Amino acid sequence: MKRSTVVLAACLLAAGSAAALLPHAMAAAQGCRVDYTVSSQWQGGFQAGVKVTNLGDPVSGWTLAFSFPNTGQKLTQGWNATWSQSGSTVTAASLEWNRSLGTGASVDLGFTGSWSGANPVPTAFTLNGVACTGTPVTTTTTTTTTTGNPPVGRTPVEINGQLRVCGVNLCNQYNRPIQLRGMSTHGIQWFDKCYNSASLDALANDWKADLLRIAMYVQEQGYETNPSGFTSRVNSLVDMAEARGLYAIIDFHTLTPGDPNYNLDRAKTFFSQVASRNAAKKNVIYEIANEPNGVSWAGIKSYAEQVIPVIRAADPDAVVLVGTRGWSSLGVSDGSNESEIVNNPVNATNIMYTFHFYAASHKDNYRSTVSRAATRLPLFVSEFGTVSATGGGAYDQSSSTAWLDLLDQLKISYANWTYSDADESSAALRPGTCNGSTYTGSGVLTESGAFVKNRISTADNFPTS
Ligand code: IDC
Repeated sequence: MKRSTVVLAACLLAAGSAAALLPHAMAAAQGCRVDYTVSSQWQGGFQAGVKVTNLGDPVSGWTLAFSFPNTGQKLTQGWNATWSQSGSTVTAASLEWNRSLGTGASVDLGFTGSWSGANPVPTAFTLNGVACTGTPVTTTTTTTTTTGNPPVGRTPVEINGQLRVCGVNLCNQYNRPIQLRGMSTHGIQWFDKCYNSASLDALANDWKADLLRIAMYVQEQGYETNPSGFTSRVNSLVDMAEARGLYAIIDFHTLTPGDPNYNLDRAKTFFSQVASRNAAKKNVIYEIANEPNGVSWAGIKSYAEQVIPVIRAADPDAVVLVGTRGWSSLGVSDGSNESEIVNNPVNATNIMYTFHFYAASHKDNYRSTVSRAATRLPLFVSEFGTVSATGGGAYDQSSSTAWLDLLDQLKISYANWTYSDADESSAALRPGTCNGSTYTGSGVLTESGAFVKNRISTADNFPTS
């Protein structure tokens, strides 16, 4: 997709210049820069990113305004601000979490719109009523397709954009519930060679997956042995997913020990780095603890309430997944259930709770918990297997089918353990596959892999308005 970008050069504004000339004047310096990018355009519709940079003194509340040059241009839906349109004037007002904008700080906004006749880019912007003037330095034109709908072949991330939690659902940029379906890596400390251009191309194009979960173990020769190496490998996998239009879950794969507080300092360091590095991306979801076990809900909640603010400080708008008690069973594997979360939720917004299952081990009582919990809590199945909880044993087709039918019906997103060639029945690829260069077709698939691919590769149903 070609992108059209108009960069409006920096402007130090009248008030700021006057203050410079008159040193006794105490007027706050004002200035701003707007980068306006049409990221995609189709017949009748388009999507634009609007990056606003404050070049003046810090502000603690802002309103961006601009005019559509053509009367046929209309705002449909915006994000990361309160958007409205009156006549040709569009305004975007700050939200609670992004209202403070320090000197040099930027905020990424965006919207979808409709157009008829022509779709010229706006060239005059104001921030808090002060003009951001400037000359466009680059302008290219997007390819316009002739269908009345968003272009076919757009990727999951292009269609859905920045995700957010809405009620108990995961919503896309149109505030409509969606379900993402995809695969989890195995531990990247062991199966790194399985994640390369060819395998990720196959996941995006042959599997038609929406999602890659990047399982970064913390123990078992994982992150704790080489924090900077694992951090950079995770970042490169995020980029490889992004390049293919896939969402990426950054999974802090705690498992043994099961109390995530054991890794609290590591989690803070890791998430502050990955969240600041990936803040501008739309495809990242953070999973802060894979499977808490041997720890109370109160302990998990306390951990979450210390790690989530670290992520929010760097990447305020991303969805965060919180593991649940009893190996992310909503407490069921510990003899509890979802009520402990409903009665004492994590004090944070834009989060979902994870539920994991292994179809041969976890059946009707777990399914009835999920059905009931899904009416009260935003749930995300960030890991499941078609086999037993050991990751091995027989593949259970009937329980796996019952599970995925339920998740489809509830629009609960899922990732399957594992997109790897591990010598265990949960792996989707036959042993030895990752020594070769072919990842497409049925020849490389295990029984579980064939089943899961068949489920994942059916057409997505992503609403676009
Ligand atoms: C398993 C792997 C296996 C590895 C083991 C220990 O499949 O190769 O030896 O971990 O690290 C989970 C965990 C996930 C487990 C998986 C299967 O999140 O790490 O992977 N499982 O046992 N929860 C339930 C099952």
